[in-house]
Amino acid sequence: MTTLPFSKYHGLGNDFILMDNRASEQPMVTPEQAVALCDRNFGIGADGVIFVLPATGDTDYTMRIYNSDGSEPEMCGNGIRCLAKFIADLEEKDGEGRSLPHTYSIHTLAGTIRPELKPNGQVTVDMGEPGLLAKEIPTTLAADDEKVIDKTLQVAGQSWQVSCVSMGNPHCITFVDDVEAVPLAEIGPKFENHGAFPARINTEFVEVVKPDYLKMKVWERGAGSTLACGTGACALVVATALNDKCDRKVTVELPGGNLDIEWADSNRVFMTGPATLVFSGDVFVEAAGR
Ligand code: ZDP
Repeated sequence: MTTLPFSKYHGLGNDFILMDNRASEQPMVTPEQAVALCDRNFGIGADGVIFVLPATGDTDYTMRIYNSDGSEPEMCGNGIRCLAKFIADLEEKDGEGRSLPHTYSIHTLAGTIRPELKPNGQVTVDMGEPGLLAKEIPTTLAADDEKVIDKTLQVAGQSWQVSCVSMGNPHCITFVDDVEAVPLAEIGPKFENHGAFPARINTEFVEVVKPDYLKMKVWERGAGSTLACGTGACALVVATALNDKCDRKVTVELPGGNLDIEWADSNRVFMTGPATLVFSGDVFVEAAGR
């Protein structure tokens, strides 16, 4: 049994265990241990575990993340806001605090992502360019080099019109009249594990309230129903704009609060929202495989 220090952060209720992994190239817990740590009764409780690893190439740090089911996504929007705050807190403790605003460049499995800490406590993240081609999602809903916009998908005996966007990780977006009426726990897993999505999928159910205000609910790959999804909010604004249903600068209402998303003319997507430290402590980690 080992004892590991951690900090718990959340971005709009999408909560993560952050670990200072700057001393080694490999995550300090296994995917199995991450599952146990995320358990809300037997562990700390979280939607995922995020590690700050040493720099890769010319970035400042590397981020890796395990979902609460132990799978490893390429990117995590709310998570990278939390990671930026966590890094600032670690640097502060090391006597190397930065003046704000400050931008970090973070290596992820989805490329280099740049979160900027603002003086007002918000974090704006340059999330990079969306991937629109079927092979980038990946999905079989269109030919490899085609966009996946307004395609028909059969789920739970119903036809759904869906659009797909990659923000490094895969998202399927569908429009509904009332997000509150979506039976998320029942249909979410059927989207997630649908045969059209070989890497599984995150699914966003979107209600267009106004062209600059969208309301969403999400069923996340590997984490289920969560209160917010940063990559999902970015993906759904891109998908909604491509369906001519919204502007390119939009407020997205998630169950845990609001994010501001802008799909800039440069084709890059910018996400602004909060990241909050909840508590720090030491956790006992059982040996892997138990
Ligand atoms: O792609 C996946 O497997 C997601 N579950 C990763 C987590 C996404 C997240 N909710 C976000 O904010 O982008 C953390």
